[in-house]
Amino acid sequence: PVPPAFPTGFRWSAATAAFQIEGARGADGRGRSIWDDFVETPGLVRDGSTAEPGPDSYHRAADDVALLSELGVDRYRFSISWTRVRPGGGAVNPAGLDYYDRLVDALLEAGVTPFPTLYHWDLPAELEAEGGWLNRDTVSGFADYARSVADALGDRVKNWYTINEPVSTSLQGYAIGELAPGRQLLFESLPSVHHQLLAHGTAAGILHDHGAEQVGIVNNHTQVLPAREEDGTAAYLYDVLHNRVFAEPVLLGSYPDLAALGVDLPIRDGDLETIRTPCEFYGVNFYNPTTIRSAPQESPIPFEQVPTPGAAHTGFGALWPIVPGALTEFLVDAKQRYGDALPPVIVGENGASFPEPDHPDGRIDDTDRIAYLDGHIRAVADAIAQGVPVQEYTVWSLLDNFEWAEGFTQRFGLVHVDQVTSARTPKASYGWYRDLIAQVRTGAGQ
Ligand code: GCO
Repeated sequence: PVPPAFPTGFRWSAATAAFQIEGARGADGRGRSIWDDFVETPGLVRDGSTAEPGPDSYHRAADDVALLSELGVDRYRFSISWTRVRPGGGAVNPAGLDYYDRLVDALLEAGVTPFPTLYHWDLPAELEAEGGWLNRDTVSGFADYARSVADALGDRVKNWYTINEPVSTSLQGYAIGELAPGRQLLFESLPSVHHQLLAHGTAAGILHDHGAEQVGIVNNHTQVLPAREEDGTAAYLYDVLHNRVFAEPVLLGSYPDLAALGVDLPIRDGDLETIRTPCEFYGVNFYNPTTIRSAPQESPIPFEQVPTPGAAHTGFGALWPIVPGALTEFLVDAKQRYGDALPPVIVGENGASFPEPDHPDGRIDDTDRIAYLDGHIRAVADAIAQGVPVQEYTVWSLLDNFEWAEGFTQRFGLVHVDQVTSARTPKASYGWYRDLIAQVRTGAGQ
């Protein structure tokens, strides 16, 4: 089928994150992060894997750059490891910074624009011992880290993501403990929302002072659907907690009303102005819609997630339904809700895992992934046609990698990775994405 049309200048990207691809946890003075503690605690990661060796990109970055160059993407979204740059949250470790310095040069040389994320979940373990994102001091530690990265790379790197998916850190990391730091504080986790958003705004100011041209947060968003008519209130509360609590301080400078949740955030004078620091884009990670129904009365949280009726699902299971149109609807709703307060949107992640062999005996013909990506790329084109200013689309992920608590059991890559030998083998979806980018660029879309 003919690829959809996109405005001239629309950008195509692929993404990874430091802890998920780098391996080499002990190399060159890297410090420990909350994810080192998580993977070393028996029983927390499904297959017991520790993110090593995995893609081992710390030693194989040249392979990744070659794959990106051949793919023809405009930009590479990768993340920088706070614990390599400032082990323990302390002094700068030049050897750790050098890795990113070399990666940036290699990308530029290959004609791929580096688009790093400062924080993709790898908080220094020492800062977690002081309360982590529940502690306001973590924001100043993050500012020091942002400054050292901008000092080292800001001459060449002009585009930055600040914080990745604070919703996952707050709700899965601090509220229910599925992700690091594995705490189960329920609604008492919510100060971590405010501190991460404050870290975003603070870093945005620092990056702009260092000559950044494009800075933004990247939030995970979902379209929330009530399971039944009587689930409207539960769905509303879920939408507030998953979407609006993260979007509105950044876009509007105010939090939605949290009274119904009995929550008070540790906001000080000036914080909301910092969080609302004008940014050049708003990052949206999108995987699926979420169907919600009210939880039984005795439940400590007022909602629960259920499968979306009638939808096929990805390898992640019934709670990862495949509904591309939900992305269009989310984007159109956001434009309606926020109007001119919504800057250009960058889709910072979109992709899917499907069951695939660890050791294939030929090329992986991942037609399910191609269909998923094709559907969502068309959904973005539809949103643009309806007036949403989307500028860029990013596939999660370039490589099969360490999928957090799921270990190596979920493969999201355009490129298959043997997690023992680190060998990289492009899947059919890699060639498909390469051809799509080329066709859209030459105007073959319609
Ligand atoms: C993120 C991510 C990625 C995941 C992806 C698939 O930014 O949320 O969690 O790191 O690998 O979303 O779950």
